[in-house]
Amino acid sequence: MGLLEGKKALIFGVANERSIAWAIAKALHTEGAQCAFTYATERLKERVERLAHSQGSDIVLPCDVTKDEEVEATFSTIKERWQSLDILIHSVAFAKKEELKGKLLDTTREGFGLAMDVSVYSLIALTRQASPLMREDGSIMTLTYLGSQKVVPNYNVMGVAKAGLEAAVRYLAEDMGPQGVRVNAISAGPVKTLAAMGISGFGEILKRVEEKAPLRRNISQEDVAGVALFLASPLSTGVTGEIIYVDAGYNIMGP
Ligand code: NAD
Ligand code: IMJ
Repeated sequence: MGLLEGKKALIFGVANERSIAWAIAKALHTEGAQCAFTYATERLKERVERLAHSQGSDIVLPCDVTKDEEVEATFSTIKERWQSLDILIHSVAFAKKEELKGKLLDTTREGFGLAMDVSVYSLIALTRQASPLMREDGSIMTLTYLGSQKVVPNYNVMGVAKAGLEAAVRYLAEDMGPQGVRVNAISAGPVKTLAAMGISGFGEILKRVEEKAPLRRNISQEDVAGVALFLASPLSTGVTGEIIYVDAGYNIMGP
């Protein structure tokens, strides 16, 4: 028997086989959970469908998280198909690529709004929609990064957004706690995914982690998936509102 036998998980943020969300989906499925997936744009539809089918899942829905009607449609389909939900994975972030270089100072009002909308407000909106469907002992989680707490070159507006996201995790944990639903974040170390492509200085950051982190290595999507499994399962029934670092220990180090 798997740890998640009979549980239903809705997963936002699979773009390809390297996505952190896909590693999480595989881990949840291995432990017996059924997964449903969403994709952000039509361009991603076929790839996400192929990945979903590879684990016998046939619920693959369009959902740009900036569109209320797509978010509502997603949850109304989940309600029809499943009636209830146990696990929600939020693995979504976006900022304009021009704002992920240079200075935070140059962030535009529009770029700030977009980054906050996609990367922070979406967790609030998805949690609200999920709330009436979530069974007791449900688990909601999101992905964050150290750039929320410390200045990381080029992370800029995403750092501000992730700080907001981490605060949202705490408030949502308080909102959802009375119904027995937990809300947490995993703060992952740098991983080579689509969201890391073309980021200037990314190679140096990977090298620095390998040199300085207590474990002297970088993390993989599977390292993240292990903690996601823990957070989704009854192994973590007493854990909510937390930011758990999966970064080979990098964040604990001083200079
Ligand atoms: P990824 O590019 O595979 O995943 C990001 C996802 O966000 C994609 O699936 C993309 O389609 C989705 N997305 C963007 N805009 C959207 C929108 N408007 N509506 C719906 N979905 C949208 O990269 P990843 O590294 O797996 O990123 C997943 C999460 O992990 C992000 O929150 C990211 O900030 C976080 N994270 C990544 C790293 C890293 O180094 N890769 C480290 C720490 C945290
Ligand atoms: C992203 C930018 C700058 C530095 C960065 C990152 N470092 C790491 C990331 C050091 C690890 C990856 N990360 C943690 C993210 O949250 C990435 C979010 C992201 C990435 C892109 C790239 C393509 C694009 N918009 C993006 N929006 C958000 O156009």
